[in-house]
Amino acid sequence: MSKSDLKFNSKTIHGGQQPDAAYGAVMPPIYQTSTYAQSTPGGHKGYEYSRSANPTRTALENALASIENGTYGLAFASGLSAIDAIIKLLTPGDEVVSTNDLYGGSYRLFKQVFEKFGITFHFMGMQSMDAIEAKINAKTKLLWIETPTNPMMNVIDIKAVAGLAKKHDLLLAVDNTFASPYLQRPLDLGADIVMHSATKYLGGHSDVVVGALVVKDKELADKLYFIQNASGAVCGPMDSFLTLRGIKTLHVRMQRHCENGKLIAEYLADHPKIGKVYWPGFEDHPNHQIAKSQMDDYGGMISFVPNGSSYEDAIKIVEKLKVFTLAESLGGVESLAGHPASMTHASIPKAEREKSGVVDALIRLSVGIEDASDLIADLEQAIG
Ligand code: P1T
Repeated sequence: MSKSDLKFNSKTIHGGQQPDAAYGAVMPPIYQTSTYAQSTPGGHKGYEYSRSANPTRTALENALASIENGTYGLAFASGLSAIDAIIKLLTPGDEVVSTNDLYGGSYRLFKQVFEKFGITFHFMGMQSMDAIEAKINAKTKLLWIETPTNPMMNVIDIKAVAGLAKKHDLLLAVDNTFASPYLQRPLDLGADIVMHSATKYLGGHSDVVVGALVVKDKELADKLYFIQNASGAVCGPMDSFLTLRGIKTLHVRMQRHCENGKLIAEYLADHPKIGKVYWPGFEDHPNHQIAKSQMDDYGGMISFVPNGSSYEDAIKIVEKLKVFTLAESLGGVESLAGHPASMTHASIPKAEREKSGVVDALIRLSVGIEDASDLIADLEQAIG
């Protein structure tokens, strides 16, 4: 049986992995080296300088390619540096159509770094394929989606957007951070590039900042590798090791994230002091049918607005939480709470973020894998 035939829960452990050639180490050693001895110029054993390649990073990149059903994986110093490499495929004058509900740092990179190099970004809701198609013109080169979106939990139909990308000969990149490949595999649905902030569910333990890209096409992989090596934002050996270790338990962690997420979403939806709750598992979530068809479960990310709907109402709750930690980030074993308007999405102008629903009272939860009853008791005391 070939390792590429394994089921997902086995691929997280074995995908792209083999014992280390030197002593059979089951986990790859942390090759903490910048350079490699050469017998004659160019005479090396496959590695010459660790910006270009490092064996521990290769082990991670092979695992990434395997769990996303891709062929080539690339590991970066952060999620944003992985996105940066994608945008560097473009040239001045090119245009990108992007979801308007996305991580604030992605928006900031697009608007404040790349627009000044002559790339134009159009931000829009991505539920209507007709509306997306109306934005596409001869200069459009890339469609950028996050699904589920950060933080409004909208779900975008990857297959339908991939159809548009093929029709107009555009690249489709999908930020799969919120779902993880346990829940959805965008390359199988027609995306060209899948991107991760591996800082989140892939790493899973809030101990690294890492980014990832996975593609199927060799020519695209070569272009991205060229940019990665030329720009240099690579994942270091220690972080590669930790992320690989995290991936090995992705499936068991995700199962619990999903179970706890459902319990907490339902608890919040029934709470008399809570208004709107955003979680794609609800049957009345506007994109529930798409979520049901392209995801295997609904995940542990939830956003909600307390009654009263003011900035102060939200702050009072997040300050009182004790088991949930008020912090940026998500996807780790521990539960985190965030206030997008002042934290993760503060770099999006208020008028712009409110268009996609990121109001001042919005609270975002990354539900961890603790005992759900402790998490619910914590929310109960904080909401009051
Ligand atoms: O933080 P970094 O590894 O560079 O990844 C950026 C990033 C990209 N895409 C999505 C969907 C993300 O959520 C992030 C990072 N997000 C947070 C830090 C956060 O708390 O939302």
